[in-house]
Amino acid sequence: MSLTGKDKTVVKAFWEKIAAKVPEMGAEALGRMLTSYPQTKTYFAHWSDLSPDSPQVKKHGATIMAAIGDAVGKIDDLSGGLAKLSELHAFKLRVDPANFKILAHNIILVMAMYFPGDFTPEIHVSVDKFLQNLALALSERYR
Ligand code: HNI
Repeated sequence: MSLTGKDKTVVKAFWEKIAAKVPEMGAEALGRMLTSYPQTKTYFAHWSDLSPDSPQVKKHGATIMAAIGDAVGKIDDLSGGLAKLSELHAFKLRVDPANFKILAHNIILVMAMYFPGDFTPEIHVSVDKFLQNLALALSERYR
C-alpha cells in the first residue's frame, strides 16, 4: 500500500520525536529479533556475541536505525534511496527478504515499548506502512 501525504507527515513527525532514543531502540529491536526469531541469527554467525547486551548488537542496531532515519528523509523515493542497500543485502549479504518484515515487527514493538503514550494506533498504521514500503524497496534488487 503506498504512503499517503498524511502517512509521510506522521512518520516524519514521529521520527523527530523519538530521535534521541533511536540508537538505543535499534539495539533493543535487533537484540529482540535475534533472540525471539533465532532463524535470523544465521546472518550474524561471524559475530562473537549475539545476546541483547552484545556491543556488536548494540552498534549494529544503531546503524540500522540510522539507515531507517536516512530513509525517512528519502520517503518520496524509497526505491531510489535504498537501491544501494538493497544491492548489498541481495548480492553480498544474501539476506532473505522475509527477514525485513521480522525486523519491522520488532521495531514497531520497541516503539510501543519506548513511547506507549505517543505511539497511538494512528501513528502505528503510518509507521507500519512506511516500514513495509521500506522492506519492499530493500527487496527490489533481488532479481
Ligand atoms: Ni542490514 C549490514 C541496514 C535489515 C543483515 N544493514 C547493514 C548495514 C546497514 C543495514 C546500513 C551496514 C552497511 C554497510 O556496512 O555498508 N538492514 C538495514 C536496514 C534494514 C536491514 C535499513 C531493514 C530495515 N539486515 C537486515 C536484516 C538482516 C540484515 C533483516 C538479517 C536478518 N545487515 C545484515 C548483515 C549486515 C548488515 C548481516 C552486515 C553486518 C556486519 O557487520 O557484518
